[in-house]
Amino acid sequence: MKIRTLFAAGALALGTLGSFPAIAQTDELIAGQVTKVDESAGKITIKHGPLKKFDMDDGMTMVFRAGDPAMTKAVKAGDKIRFVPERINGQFTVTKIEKAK
Ligand SMILES: [Cu+2]
Repeated sequence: MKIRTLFAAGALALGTLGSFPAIAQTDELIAGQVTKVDESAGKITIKHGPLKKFDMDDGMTMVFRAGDPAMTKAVKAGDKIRFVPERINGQFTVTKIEKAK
């Protein structure tokens, strides 16, 4: 009981100190442009600028897995977008996507 309480307190302290930058980075929307959508494969090809969280210092065009199949219907080639890229099980995945205004 005592150990568990200490552990919980430690996790809480870590969370308080460490979570804000992590969340800010995770949720950061990256500007990009859709160059191709493969609905059947659930893939979206996106041209993006530098992506520091993946050590991509230069912009490039790359294929992302759509985190949600609905994403492949929401965007089309040529759309300017803002998106959140994550690496999930080693695969670059779009977890959020919206059209740029
Ligand atoms: Cu890239």
